[in-house]
Amino acid sequence: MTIKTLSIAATTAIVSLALFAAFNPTAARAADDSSLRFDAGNVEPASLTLPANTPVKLKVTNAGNAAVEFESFELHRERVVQPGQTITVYIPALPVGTYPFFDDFSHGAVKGEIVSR
Ligand SMILES: [Cu+2]
Repeated sequence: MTIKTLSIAATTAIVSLALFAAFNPTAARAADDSSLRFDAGNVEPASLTLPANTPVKLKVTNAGNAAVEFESFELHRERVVQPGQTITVYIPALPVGTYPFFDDFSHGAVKGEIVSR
Protein backbone atom coordinates (compact mmCIF):
# COMPACT_ATOMS: atom_id res chain seq x y z
CA MET A 1 0.00 0.00 0.00
CA THR A 2 1.14 3.55 -0.64
CA ILE A 3 1.13 6.18 2.09
CA LYS A 4 -1.90 7.79 0.47
CA THR A 5 -4.01 4.62 0.31
CA LEU A 6 -2.84 3.81 3.83
CA SER A 7 -4.08 7.12 5.18
CA ILE A 8 -7.37 6.77 3.28
CA ALA A 9 -7.75 3.28 4.76
CA ALA A 10 -6.99 4.59 8.25
CA THR A 11 -9.46 7.46 7.89
CA THR A 12 -12.12 5.07 6.58
CA ALA A 13 -11.53 2.76 9.53
CA ILE A 14 -11.82 5.62 12.05
CA VAL A 15 -14.99 6.96 10.42
CA SER A 16 -16.51 3.46 10.30
CA LEU A 17 -15.75 2.93 13.98
CA ALA A 18 -17.28 6.29 14.89
CA LEU A 19 -20.40 5.51 12.84
CA PHE A 20 -20.63 2.07 14.42
CA ALA A 21 -20.47 3.57 17.91
CA ALA A 22 -23.00 6.28 17.04
CA PHE A 23 -25.58 4.04 15.39
CA ASN A 24 -25.22 0.86 17.36
CA PRO A 25 -26.87 1.43 20.74
CA THR A 26 -26.10 -2.14 21.84
CA ALA A 27 -22.35 -1.58 21.48
CA ALA A 28 -22.16 -0.07 24.95
CA ARG A 29 -23.74 -2.97 26.80
CA ALA A 30 -21.19 -5.72 26.30
CA ALA A 31 -21.67 -8.82 28.44
CA ASP A 32 -18.50 -9.69 30.33
CA ASP A 33 -19.46 -12.85 32.13
CA SER A 34 -19.53 -15.51 29.46
CA SER A 35 -16.99 -18.29 29.43
CA LEU A 36 -15.99 -21.59 27.90
CA ARG A 37 -13.70 -24.13 29.50
CA PHE A 38 -11.73 -26.77 27.63
CA ASP A 39 -10.48 -29.68 29.72
CA ALA A 40 -9.27 -33.17 28.79
CA GLY A 41 -11.18 -33.61 25.55
CA ASN A 42 -14.28 -31.74 26.68
CA VAL A 43 -15.67 -28.25 26.46
CA GLU A 44 -18.15 -26.83 28.93
CA PRO A 45 -20.73 -25.69 28.19
CA ALA A 46 -20.98 -27.45 24.82
CA SER A 47 -23.87 -25.10 24.04
CA LEU A 48 -23.43 -21.53 25.20
CA THR A 49 -26.29 -19.07 24.87
CA LEU A 50 -25.38 -15.41 24.36
CA PRO A 51 -27.66 -12.39 24.05
CA ALA A 52 -28.33 -11.54 20.41
CA ASN A 53 -27.12 -8.22 19.00
CA THR A 54 -24.75 -7.66 21.92
CA PRO A 55 -20.95 -7.73 21.81
CA VAL A 56 -19.51 -10.21 24.28
CA LYS A 57 -16.08 -10.63 25.82
CA LEU A 58 -15.87 -14.41 25.94
CA LYS A 59 -13.32 -15.90 28.34
CA VAL A 60 -11.88 -19.14 27.02
CA THR A 61 -9.98 -21.26 29.53
CA ASN A 62 -7.81 -24.25 28.83
CA ALA A 63 -7.74 -26.37 31.99
CA GLY A 64 -6.17 -29.34 30.23
CA ASN A 65 -2.47 -30.09 29.78
CA ALA A 66 -2.24 -29.72 26.00
CA ALA A 67 -2.81 -26.60 23.91
CA VAL A 68 -6.21 -26.15 22.29
CA GLU A 69 -7.26 -23.97 19.40
CA PHE A 70 -10.64 -22.29 19.70
CA GLU A 71 -11.84 -22.04 16.14
CA SER A 72 -15.07 -21.02 14.42
CA PHE A 73 -15.51 -20.41 10.73
CA GLU A 74 -18.85 -18.70 11.36
CA LEU A 75 -17.35 -16.33 13.94
CA HIS A 76 -14.09 -15.86 12.01
CA ARG A 77 -12.07 -16.70 15.09
CA GLU A 78 -9.01 -18.91 15.55
CA ARG A 79 -7.12 -18.59 18.82
CA VAL A 80 -4.60 -20.88 20.49
CA VAL A 81 -5.03 -21.32 24.24
CA GLN A 82 -2.08 -22.77 26.14
CA PRO A 83 -2.55 -25.10 29.13
CA GLY A 84 -3.60 -23.14 32.20
CA GLN A 85 -4.31 -20.01 30.17
CA THR A 86 -7.49 -17.95 29.89
CA ILE A 87 -7.88 -15.69 26.88
CA THR A 88 -10.54 -13.17 25.93
CA VAL A 89 -12.23 -13.61 22.57
CA TYR A 90 -14.18 -10.61 21.38
CA ILE A 91 -17.50 -11.73 19.92
CA PRO A 92 -19.24 -9.02 17.90
CA ALA A 93 -22.98 -8.32 18.14
CA LEU A 94 -24.44 -11.45 16.54
CA PRO A 95 -27.75 -11.88 14.78
CA VAL A 96 -29.97 -14.65 16.16
CA GLY A 97 -28.48 -17.97 15.09
CA THR A 98 -26.20 -20.88 15.90
CA TYR A 99 -22.44 -20.54 15.54
CA PRO A 100 -20.46 -23.78 15.77
CA PHE A 101 -16.93 -23.84 17.22
CA PHE A 102 -14.35 -26.57 17.73
CA ASP A 103 -10.88 -27.31 19.03
CA ASP A 104 -8.88 -27.50 15.83
CA PHE A 105 -6.02 -29.29 17.62
CA SER A 106 -8.43 -32.18 18.34
CA HIS A 107 -9.29 -32.23 14.61
CA GLY A 108 -12.89 -31.36 15.46
CA ALA A 109 -13.39 -34.13 18.07
CA VAL A 110 -14.02 -31.44 20.70
CA LYS A 111 -16.76 -29.10 19.58
CA GLY A 112 -19.68 -27.00 20.66
CA GLU A 113 -21.89 -24.14 19.61
CA ILE A 114 -22.73 -20.60 20.55
CA VAL A 115 -26.44 -19.91 20.36
CA SER A 116 -27.33 -16.26 19.91
CA ARG A 117 -30.90 -15.39 20.86
CU1 LIG B 1 -7.13 -23.69 13.11
